[in-house]
Amino acid sequence: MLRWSGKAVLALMLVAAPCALAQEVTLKGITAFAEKTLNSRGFERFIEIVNTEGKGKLRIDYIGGPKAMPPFEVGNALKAGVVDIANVTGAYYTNVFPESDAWKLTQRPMSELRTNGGFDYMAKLYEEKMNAIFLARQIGNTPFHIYLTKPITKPDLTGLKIRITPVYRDFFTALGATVVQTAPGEVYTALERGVVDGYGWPTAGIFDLGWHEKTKYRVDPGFYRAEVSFLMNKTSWSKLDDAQRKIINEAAARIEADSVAYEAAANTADIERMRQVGIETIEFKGADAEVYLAKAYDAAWAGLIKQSPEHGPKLREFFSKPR
Ligand code: 173
Repeated sequence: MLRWSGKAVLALMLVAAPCALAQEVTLKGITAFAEKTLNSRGFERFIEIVNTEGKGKLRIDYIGGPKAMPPFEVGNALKAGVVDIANVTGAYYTNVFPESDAWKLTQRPMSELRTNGGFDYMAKLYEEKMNAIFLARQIGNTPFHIYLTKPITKPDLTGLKIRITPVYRDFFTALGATVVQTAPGEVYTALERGVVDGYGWPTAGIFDLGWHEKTKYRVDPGFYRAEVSFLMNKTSWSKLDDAQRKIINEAAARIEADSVAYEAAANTADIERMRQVGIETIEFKGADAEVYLAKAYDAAWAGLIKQSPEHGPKLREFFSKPR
Protein backbone atom coordinates (compact mmCIF):
# COMPACT_ATOMS: atom_id res chain seq x y z
CA MET A 1 0.00 0.00 0.00
CA LEU A 2 1.23 3.42 -0.85
CA ARG A 3 1.49 5.69 2.13
CA TRP A 4 1.96 9.41 1.92
CA SER A 5 3.96 11.13 4.58
CA GLY A 6 2.37 14.31 5.98
CA LYS A 7 5.27 16.26 4.55
CA ALA A 8 4.75 14.91 1.02
CA VAL A 9 1.03 15.72 1.10
CA LEU A 10 1.76 19.23 2.26
CA ALA A 11 4.35 19.70 -0.46
CA LEU A 12 1.88 18.48 -3.11
CA MET A 13 -0.80 20.83 -1.90
CA LEU A 14 1.56 23.74 -2.04
CA VAL A 15 2.53 22.91 -5.59
CA ALA A 16 -0.92 21.97 -6.85
CA ALA A 17 -3.11 24.63 -5.27
CA PRO A 18 -1.61 27.75 -6.85
CA CYS A 19 -1.61 26.01 -10.24
CA ALA A 20 -5.31 25.28 -10.07
CA LEU A 21 -6.07 28.86 -9.15
CA ALA A 22 -3.89 30.33 -11.83
CA GLN A 23 -5.36 28.32 -14.68
CA GLU A 24 -6.13 30.52 -17.65
CA VAL A 25 -9.63 30.17 -19.12
CA THR A 26 -9.88 30.22 -22.91
CA LEU A 27 -13.08 31.41 -24.58
CA LYS A 28 -13.90 30.76 -28.22
CA GLY A 29 -14.89 33.99 -29.98
CA ILE A 30 -16.67 34.38 -33.34
CA THR A 31 -17.91 37.33 -35.41
CA ALA A 32 -20.84 37.27 -37.86
CA PHE A 33 -19.14 39.93 -40.01
CA ALA A 34 -16.04 39.59 -42.14
CA GLU A 35 -12.82 39.90 -40.15
CA LYS A 36 -11.19 43.32 -39.96
CA THR A 37 -14.24 45.06 -41.47
CA LEU A 38 -16.17 47.89 -39.84
CA ASN A 39 -18.65 45.77 -37.89
CA SER A 40 -15.95 43.41 -36.57
CA ARG A 41 -13.35 45.98 -35.60
CA GLY A 42 -14.93 46.88 -32.24
CA PHE A 43 -14.94 43.19 -31.33
CA GLU A 44 -11.32 42.83 -32.37
CA ARG A 45 -10.41 45.78 -30.12
CA PHE A 46 -12.42 44.20 -27.30
CA ILE A 47 -10.46 40.93 -27.69
CA GLU A 48 -7.15 42.82 -27.60
CA ILE A 49 -8.15 44.56 -24.37
CA VAL A 50 -9.38 41.34 -22.73
CA ASN A 51 -6.28 39.41 -23.74
CA THR A 52 -3.99 42.16 -22.43
CA GLU A 53 -5.84 42.80 -19.18
CA GLY A 54 -6.58 39.13 -18.70
CA LYS A 55 -3.04 37.75 -19.04
CA GLY A 56 -2.82 34.52 -17.03
CA LYS A 57 -6.55 34.63 -16.15
CA LEU A 58 -8.56 34.77 -19.33
CA ARG A 59 -8.02 34.64 -23.07
CA ILE A 60 -10.34 34.92 -26.06
CA ASP A 61 -9.35 32.67 -28.92
CA TYR A 62 -10.60 34.50 -32.04
CA ILE A 63 -11.88 31.90 -34.46
CA GLY A 64 -12.81 34.53 -37.05
CA GLY A 65 -15.81 35.43 -39.20
CA PRO A 66 -18.07 33.97 -41.91
CA LYS A 67 -15.28 31.80 -43.29
CA ALA A 68 -15.36 29.91 -40.00
CA MET A 69 -19.17 29.93 -39.52
CA PRO A 70 -22.16 31.14 -41.60
CA PRO A 71 -23.49 34.42 -40.06
CA PHE A 72 -27.03 33.10 -39.59
CA GLU A 73 -25.65 30.15 -37.55
CA VAL A 74 -23.86 32.28 -34.96
CA GLY A 75 -26.90 32.69 -32.66
CA ASN A 76 -27.52 28.94 -32.52
CA ALA A 77 -23.84 28.21 -31.91
CA LEU A 78 -23.72 30.70 -29.05
CA LYS A 79 -26.88 29.33 -27.46
CA ALA A 80 -25.53 25.77 -27.67
CA GLY A 81 -22.12 26.75 -26.31
CA VAL A 82 -20.29 25.74 -29.50
CA VAL A 83 -18.75 29.22 -29.15
CA ASP A 84 -18.50 31.18 -25.89
CA ILE A 85 -18.59 34.75 -27.10
CA ALA A 86 -19.93 36.33 -30.28
CA ASN A 87 -20.13 39.59 -32.20
CA VAL A 88 -23.45 39.55 -34.05
CA THR A 89 -26.61 41.48 -34.87
CA GLY A 90 -30.13 40.50 -33.77
CA ALA A 91 -31.35 40.13 -37.35
CA TYR A 92 -29.04 37.14 -37.82
CA TYR A 93 -30.60 35.02 -35.05
CA THR A 94 -34.35 35.76 -35.15
CA ASN A 95 -34.66 31.96 -35.66
CA VAL A 96 -33.47 31.52 -32.06
CA PHE A 97 -34.98 34.65 -30.49
CA PRO A 98 -37.41 36.71 -32.67
CA GLU A 99 -37.41 39.80 -30.41
CA SER A 100 -33.64 40.26 -30.97
CA ASP A 101 -34.37 42.29 -34.12
CA ALA A 102 -36.12 44.95 -31.97
CA TRP A 103 -32.75 46.61 -31.16
CA LYS A 104 -32.85 48.29 -34.60
CA LEU A 105 -35.91 50.25 -33.41
CA THR A 106 -34.25 51.99 -30.46
CA GLN A 107 -34.68 55.77 -30.59
CA ARG A 108 -32.87 56.36 -27.31
CA PRO A 109 -29.15 55.93 -26.57
CA MET A 110 -27.93 52.76 -24.84
CA SER A 111 -26.92 54.83 -21.80
CA GLU A 112 -30.61 55.72 -21.34
CA LEU A 113 -31.86 52.20 -22.09
CA ARG A 114 -29.49 50.87 -19.45
CA THR A 115 -31.32 52.98 -16.83
CA ASN A 116 -34.93 53.09 -18.12
CA GLY A 117 -35.51 49.33 -17.79
CA GLY A 118 -35.32 48.59 -21.53
CA PHE A 119 -31.89 47.00 -21.32
CA ASP A 120 -32.85 44.87 -18.32
CA TYR A 121 -36.01 43.72 -20.07
CA MET A 122 -34.02 42.57 -23.11
CA ALA A 123 -31.20 41.08 -20.99
CA LYS A 124 -33.72 38.85 -19.23
CA LEU A 125 -35.09 37.64 -22.58
CA TYR A 126 -31.54 36.87 -23.74
CA GLU A 127 -30.99 34.72 -20.64
CA GLU A 128 -34.31 32.91 -20.94
CA LYS A 129 -34.55 32.43 -24.70
CA MET A 130 -30.94 32.21 -25.73
CA ASN A 131 -28.98 31.18 -22.63
CA ALA A 132 -26.98 34.34 -23.28
CA ILE A 133 -25.56 37.36 -21.48
CA PHE A 134 -25.84 40.63 -23.43
CA LEU A 135 -22.48 42.36 -22.85
CA ALA A 136 -22.40 45.49 -25.00
CA ARG A 137 -23.74 47.14 -28.12
CA GLN A 138 -20.81 48.23 -30.22
CA ILE A 139 -22.88 49.65 -33.13
CA GLY A 140 -26.00 51.59 -32.19
CA ASN A 141 -25.93 55.02 -33.79
CA THR A 142 -25.80 54.25 -37.49
CA PRO A 143 -28.93 54.35 -39.68
CA PHE A 144 -29.68 51.91 -42.50
CA HIS A 145 -30.28 52.90 -46.11
CA ILE A 146 -31.58 51.46 -49.36
CA TYR A 147 -28.74 51.21 -51.92
CA LEU A 148 -29.77 50.83 -55.57
CA THR A 149 -28.47 50.13 -59.04
CA LYS A 150 -31.56 51.82 -60.58
CA PRO A 151 -33.08 55.17 -59.64
CA ILE A 152 -36.42 55.74 -57.91
CA THR A 153 -38.31 59.04 -57.73
CA LYS A 154 -40.64 58.32 -54.82
CA PRO A 155 -40.71 55.96 -51.81
CA ASP A 156 -41.83 53.00 -53.90
CA LEU A 157 -39.86 49.82 -54.64
CA THR A 158 -42.50 48.17 -56.82
CA GLY A 159 -40.86 46.05 -59.51
CA LEU A 160 -37.46 45.99 -57.77
CA LYS A 161 -35.71 43.00 -56.22
CA ILE A 162 -33.91 43.96 -53.06
CA ARG A 163 -31.50 41.98 -50.89
CA ILE A 164 -32.62 41.88 -47.28
CA THR A 165 -32.13 40.41 -43.83
CA PRO A 166 -34.96 40.43 -41.28
CA VAL A 167 -34.01 44.07 -40.53
CA TYR A 168 -35.61 45.32 -43.74
CA ARG A 169 -38.24 42.70 -44.57
CA ASP A 170 -41.42 44.41 -43.31
CA PHE A 171 -40.46 47.89 -44.51
CA PHE A 172 -39.23 46.97 -48.01
CA THR A 173 -42.22 44.68 -48.50
CA ALA A 174 -44.51 47.57 -47.48
CA LEU A 175 -42.74 49.68 -50.15
CA GLY A 176 -43.63 47.07 -52.75
CA ALA A 177 -40.26 45.35 -53.22
CA THR A 178 -39.63 41.71 -54.00
CA VAL A 179 -37.19 40.66 -51.30
CA VAL A 180 -34.32 38.15 -51.33
CA GLN A 181 -32.58 37.27 -48.09
CA THR A 182 -28.81 36.76 -48.19
CA ALA A 183 -25.81 36.95 -45.89
CA PRO A 184 -23.47 39.88 -46.61
CA GLY A 185 -21.01 37.51 -48.29
CA GLU A 186 -23.44 36.97 -51.20
CA VAL A 187 -24.34 40.60 -51.90
CA TYR A 188 -21.55 41.36 -54.37
CA THR A 189 -22.32 38.38 -56.61
CA ALA A 190 -26.07 39.05 -56.43
CA LEU A 191 -25.49 42.63 -57.63
CA GLU A 192 -23.01 41.54 -60.29
CA ARG A 193 -25.40 38.97 -61.74
CA GLY A 194 -28.39 41.31 -61.56
CA VAL A 195 -30.18 38.96 -59.18
CA VAL A 196 -30.97 42.05 -57.11
CA ASP A 197 -31.42 45.76 -57.93
CA GLY A 198 -30.24 46.88 -54.55
CA TYR A 199 -29.75 46.03 -50.90
CA GLY A 200 -30.19 47.28 -47.38
CA TRP A 201 -27.09 48.18 -45.33
CA PRO A 202 -26.03 50.77 -42.74
CA THR A 203 -24.47 54.13 -43.69
CA ALA A 204 -20.94 52.81 -43.30
CA GLY A 205 -19.40 49.60 -44.58
CA ILE A 206 -20.28 49.24 -48.27
CA PHE A 207 -16.61 49.68 -49.25
CA ASP A 208 -15.48 46.78 -47.05
CA LEU A 209 -16.72 44.13 -49.48
CA GLY A 210 -16.46 46.15 -52.71
CA TRP A 211 -20.18 46.83 -53.15
CA HIS A 212 -19.52 50.46 -54.12
CA GLU A 213 -18.37 49.14 -57.51
CA LYS A 214 -21.93 47.98 -58.21
CA THR A 215 -23.88 50.69 -56.36
CA LYS A 216 -25.28 53.79 -58.09
CA TYR A 217 -27.65 55.36 -55.53
CA ARG A 218 -28.02 55.74 -51.75
CA VAL A 219 -31.51 56.63 -50.55
CA ASP A 220 -31.79 59.19 -47.73
CA PRO A 221 -32.87 59.68 -45.01
CA GLY A 222 -31.52 56.63 -43.20
CA PHE A 223 -33.95 54.70 -41.03
CA TYR A 224 -33.64 52.67 -37.75
CA ARG A 225 -30.30 52.26 -35.96
CA ALA A 226 -28.00 49.35 -36.80
CA GLU A 227 -27.16 47.07 -33.89
CA VAL A 228 -24.08 44.89 -33.49
CA SER A 229 -23.37 43.49 -30.04
CA PHE A 230 -21.20 41.19 -27.96
CA LEU A 231 -23.02 38.20 -26.47
CA MET A 232 -21.72 35.50 -24.18
CA ASN A 233 -22.99 32.00 -23.52
CA LYS A 234 -24.54 32.07 -20.03
CA THR A 235 -23.13 28.70 -18.97
CA SER A 236 -19.61 29.80 -19.91
CA TRP A 237 -20.23 33.09 -18.08
CA SER A 238 -21.33 31.26 -14.91
CA LYS A 239 -18.00 29.42 -14.81
CA LEU A 240 -15.97 32.64 -14.65
CA ASP A 241 -14.85 34.13 -11.35
CA ASP A 242 -15.43 37.77 -10.39
CA ALA A 243 -12.04 38.95 -11.61
CA GLN A 244 -12.57 37.38 -15.04
CA ARG A 245 -16.08 38.85 -15.33
CA LYS A 246 -14.77 42.26 -14.37
CA ILE A 247 -12.21 42.17 -17.20
CA ILE A 248 -14.93 41.32 -19.74
CA ASN A 249 -17.46 43.83 -18.40
CA GLU A 250 -14.97 46.68 -18.32
CA ALA A 251 -13.66 46.02 -21.82
CA ALA A 252 -17.23 45.73 -23.15
CA ALA A 253 -18.32 48.98 -21.45
CA ARG A 254 -15.32 50.76 -22.94
CA ILE A 255 -16.25 49.71 -26.46
CA GLU A 256 -19.93 50.66 -25.97
CA ALA A 257 -18.93 54.08 -24.64
CA ASP A 258 -16.58 54.65 -27.59
CA SER A 259 -19.17 53.58 -30.18
CA VAL A 260 -20.84 56.98 -30.66
CA ALA A 261 -17.62 58.66 -31.79
CA TYR A 262 -16.38 55.60 -33.69
CA GLU A 263 -19.58 55.36 -35.73
CA ALA A 264 -19.88 59.10 -36.37
CA ALA A 265 -16.37 59.13 -37.84
CA ALA A 266 -17.01 56.03 -39.97
CA ASN A 267 -20.34 57.37 -41.28
CA THR A 268 -18.92 60.78 -42.20
CA ALA A 269 -15.96 59.16 -43.95
CA ASP A 270 -18.08 56.72 -45.96
CA ILE A 271 -20.64 59.35 -47.05
CA GLU A 272 -17.75 61.45 -48.36
CA ARG A 273 -16.20 58.46 -50.07
CA MET A 274 -19.52 57.59 -51.75
CA ARG A 275 -19.67 61.14 -53.08
CA GLN A 276 -16.13 60.78 -54.42
CA VAL A 277 -16.83 57.52 -56.27
CA GLY A 278 -20.01 58.98 -57.80
CA ILE A 279 -22.72 57.25 -55.80
CA GLU A 280 -25.67 59.63 -56.05
CA THR A 281 -28.03 60.50 -53.21
CA ILE A 282 -31.76 60.14 -53.72
CA GLU A 283 -33.20 62.21 -50.91
CA PHE A 284 -36.78 62.33 -49.70
CA LYS A 285 -37.44 65.66 -48.02
CA GLY A 286 -40.04 67.27 -45.81
CA ALA A 287 -43.35 65.45 -45.63
CA ASP A 288 -42.08 62.68 -47.95
CA ALA A 289 -39.24 61.95 -45.52
CA GLU A 290 -41.65 61.93 -42.58
CA VAL A 291 -44.00 59.51 -44.29
CA TYR A 292 -41.05 57.31 -45.32
CA LEU A 293 -39.68 57.11 -41.78
CA ALA A 294 -43.08 56.62 -40.17
CA LYS A 295 -43.70 53.75 -42.57
CA ALA A 296 -40.33 52.21 -41.68
CA TYR A 297 -41.03 52.19 -37.94
CA ASP A 298 -44.71 51.31 -38.19
CA ALA A 299 -44.08 48.34 -40.50
CA ALA A 300 -41.33 46.96 -38.24
CA TRP A 301 -43.21 47.39 -34.96
CA ALA A 302 -46.33 45.83 -36.48
CA GLY A 303 -44.22 42.86 -37.61
CA LEU A 304 -42.54 42.50 -34.25
CA ILE A 305 -45.75 42.80 -32.24
CA LYS A 306 -47.37 40.18 -34.46
CA GLN A 307 -44.39 37.86 -33.83
CA SER A 308 -44.32 38.60 -30.14
CA PRO A 309 -47.64 39.87 -28.73
CA GLU A 310 -46.20 39.35 -25.25
CA HIS A 311 -42.98 41.38 -25.46
CA GLY A 312 -43.38 43.55 -28.57
CA PRO A 313 -45.63 46.26 -27.03
CA LYS A 314 -43.42 46.45 -23.93
CA LEU A 315 -40.27 46.88 -26.04
CA ARG A 316 -41.99 49.59 -28.06
CA GLU A 317 -42.58 51.56 -24.84
CA PHE A 318 -38.95 51.28 -23.76
CA PHE A 319 -37.31 51.84 -27.15
CA SER A 320 -39.45 54.44 -28.95
CA LYS A 321 -39.02 58.18 -28.79
CA PRO A 322 -41.86 59.71 -26.73
CA ARG A 323 -44.47 61.05 -29.12
O1 173 B 1 -26.85 42.20 -43.20
C1 173 B 1 -27.48 43.23 -42.96
O2 173 B 1 -27.84 44.03 -43.82
C2 173 B 1 -27.85 43.51 -41.58
O3 173 B 1 -28.89 43.10 -41.14
C3 173 B 1 -26.91 44.32 -40.75
C4 173 B 1 -27.22 44.56 -39.41
C5 173 B 1 -26.34 45.31 -38.64
C6 173 B 1 -25.17 45.80 -39.20
C7 173 B 1 -24.87 45.54 -40.52
C8 173 B 1 -25.75 44.81 -41.31
